[in-house]
Amino acid sequence: PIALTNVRTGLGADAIATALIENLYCLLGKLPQHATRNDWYMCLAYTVRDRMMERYVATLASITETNTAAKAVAYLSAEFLTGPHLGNSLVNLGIWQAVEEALSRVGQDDLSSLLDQEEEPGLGNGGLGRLAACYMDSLATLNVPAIGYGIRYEFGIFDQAIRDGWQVELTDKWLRFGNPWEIVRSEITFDVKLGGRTEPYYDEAGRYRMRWLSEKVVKGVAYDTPVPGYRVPTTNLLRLWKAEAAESFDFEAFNVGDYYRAVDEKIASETISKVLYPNDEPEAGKQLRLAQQYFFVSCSLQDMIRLLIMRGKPLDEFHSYWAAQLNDTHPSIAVAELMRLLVDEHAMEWDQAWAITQQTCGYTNHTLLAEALERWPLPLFARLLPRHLEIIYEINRRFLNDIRLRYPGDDQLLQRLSLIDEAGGKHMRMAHLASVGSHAINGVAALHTELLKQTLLSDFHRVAPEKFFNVTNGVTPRRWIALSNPNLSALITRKIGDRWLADLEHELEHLEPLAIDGDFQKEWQAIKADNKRVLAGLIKERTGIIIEPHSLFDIQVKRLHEYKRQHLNVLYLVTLFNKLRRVSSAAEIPRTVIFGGKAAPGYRMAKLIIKLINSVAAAINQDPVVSQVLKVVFLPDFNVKTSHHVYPAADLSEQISTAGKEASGTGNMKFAMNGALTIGTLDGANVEIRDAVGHENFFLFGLTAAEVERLKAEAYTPRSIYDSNAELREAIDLISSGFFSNGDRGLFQSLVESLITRDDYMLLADYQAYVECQQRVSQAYSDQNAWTRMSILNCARVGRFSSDRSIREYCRDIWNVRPIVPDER
Ligand code: 26M
Repeated sequence: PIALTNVRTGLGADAIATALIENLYCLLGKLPQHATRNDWYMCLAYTVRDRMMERYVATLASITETNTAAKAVAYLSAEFLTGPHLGNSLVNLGIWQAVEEALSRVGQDDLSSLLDQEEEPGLGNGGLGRLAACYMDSLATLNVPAIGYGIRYEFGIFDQAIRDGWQVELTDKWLRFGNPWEIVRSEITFDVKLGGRTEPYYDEAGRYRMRWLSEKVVKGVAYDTPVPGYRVPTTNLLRLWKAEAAESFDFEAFNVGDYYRAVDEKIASETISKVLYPNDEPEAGKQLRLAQQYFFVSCSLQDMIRLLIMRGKPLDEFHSYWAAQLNDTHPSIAVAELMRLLVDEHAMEWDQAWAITQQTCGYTNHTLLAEALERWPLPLFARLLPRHLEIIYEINRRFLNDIRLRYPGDDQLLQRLSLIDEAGGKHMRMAHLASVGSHAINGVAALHTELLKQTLLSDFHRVAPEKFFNVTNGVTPRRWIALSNPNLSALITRKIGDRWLADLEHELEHLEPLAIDGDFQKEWQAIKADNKRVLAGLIKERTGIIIEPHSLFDIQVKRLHEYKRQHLNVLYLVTLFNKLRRVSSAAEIPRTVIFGGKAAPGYRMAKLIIKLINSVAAAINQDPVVSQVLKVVFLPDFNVKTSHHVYPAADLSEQISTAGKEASGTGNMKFAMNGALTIGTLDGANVEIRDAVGHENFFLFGLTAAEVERLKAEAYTPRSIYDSNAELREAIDLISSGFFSNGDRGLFQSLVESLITRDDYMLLADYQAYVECQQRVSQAYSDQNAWTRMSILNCARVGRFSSDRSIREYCRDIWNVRPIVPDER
């Protein structure tokens, strides 16, 4: 090991203070008196990164060195929604106080303003991308060697602004001021072919083989970001690929004299990693998206092979050294690409390559929604990946042959299982490719896994039940408690010691006896009140709306989706508005209802729901009587950074999706960990959260998933509910009347129409139960001591929703990997 000087590694305030000044000078070329806030942020970030390098290098060595025999995890994901790195690194390295002290010695005593300076990498849409980031944190914390492989998007998820109540999308220029957390590995690059055709040939041994004569080649360059575990020796990495024009590209030979066309080609290559797509746009597949997926998967698998060879291991042991997890179907082309690399590029026999591929890959499903299933039109697929199409045909032929032998005469079964959907224009079914090519398939919550087995993948469950697992999602308590709720963390540590952050499942429950301790309740309430004041300040700053910190903070933050039913929440608000205008509002518990979340740019109904929320909010907030007891806020640009202030301030967490539609949810866990009570349906992980916290500490309402299905099958008629429920009709009619839209009766017509005529997500069926449940919430909140007891119990009992528990289950059930004990390095 290199003897690094103390200024690069020292964890004390002295060493850090010296390092800050030195980095400011050497890396940014500034003296303290001329440094801007961003300069201080940058030199602090470099100073912190320096302190991760020794562990990062050692961990990487455990994946590359010949004599170590550990299996590593490759988490393949098109999204990693890490959020800002600085604060999280300080928590995990245990240097928060030392850094505060060092900063004050160099005349900077506002760490929080430097934390605020960081542009968060928004390289994900929502739940799926954030889950990948939580899992990276837990893998490192559990000392499991892992690489997160993905795409280094130049533009992440758009920034959201609200103008006149509508969502406006702004480009996310997160790299504008540079990214101090990444290290470009210019030497780690791979060529990725695209398009063209295939051709058979005979190799030197006289074997019949195929080669791929591509139309073009792009180059992937690795950018590494260290991922430090929580106070452990392991520092893993995120390896994100940036697309560049291939060096092998011969400008002159390709386009003689046409310099500008050659530059155009270069730009086209770089487009591949340019922008993150919404994963939830109800719209047909785009070629660039498939190119993105193939691009990062190919680079990643080539890198995994390179690392295996570096370790001196033979290719036929690939699966003994790598567990590759497919985060949804976005990386599912890995199944065909690994086959191509093994068979075409490394001359392996098909059967052996197939065994390796299946043993290596695991597939996590994150949604049952039919419109969300990835299907590529065959012509598009063939144009971009002609060799993979052949390989997939061969996988399919062998798979269906096997099924035919086991289930003779069942042609329907063959059609349903086929990797190719033959109905109405042929399509590639990516979930089928992932399922056939993996040894393990998992859902993300108990209910979701059951539904997966009964519906979407029922035929796969029938033919290969041993492949199915449940791994209920989890979230990292380091970011979601320690970093975002420091005062609560300090209180918990004072009462139960400091082991809980590394062992939430077993330690957090020691809080339980304190739930009835009057003094503890007071402290708990004081911290919640503080957090609510902070959020109130942020809301005033961002929206100008002044909210009452003593009111019940009722919060729904998540992507906008009809199935998530933000508009059910709105129907309740309009109902309350009508009621409060009629009778004296004095008896009502004061509430502040807060919404946040982005809509996919092409999802019209989701955008209209944002407009509706803002329109209803405006009417309520300006009503002199109603606004005494009710305020409604749409907090713009909900992202990881903002969310740090949101979960800790919540009294009530809205988890009100149509039962059976939300695969798991993870916000539900973040809220509960921070002492919010949940109002929710029996959907996703809500079911397990309710069981964990106790049914009496959870506000349940609504149809079950089975009831939803039954009602749908029996011809559900939302209009009859509208006709028979006067309060509901009054609410809907007020929206139709133009009351919230300056008399424009047309504005919300499509929304109202869809509710009354189709109501795909059963809002009307659950409306009355929801309204009544909210009344129980208000009653419960009026007894502050009882509420606080429930709040403490919610926190104390959700230790199982730590992503550490989830990752332990993946390691045991799916990956068969073990932690590296520190001594082994
Ligand atoms: C696509 C088109 C139209 C409507 C919806 C979609 C769509 C919905 C969900 C596309 C993809 C979707 O899933 C991706 C995703 O982010 N799923 C989320 O994954 C989280 C982590 O497992 C879960 O907690 C969420 O419940 C799940 O929605």
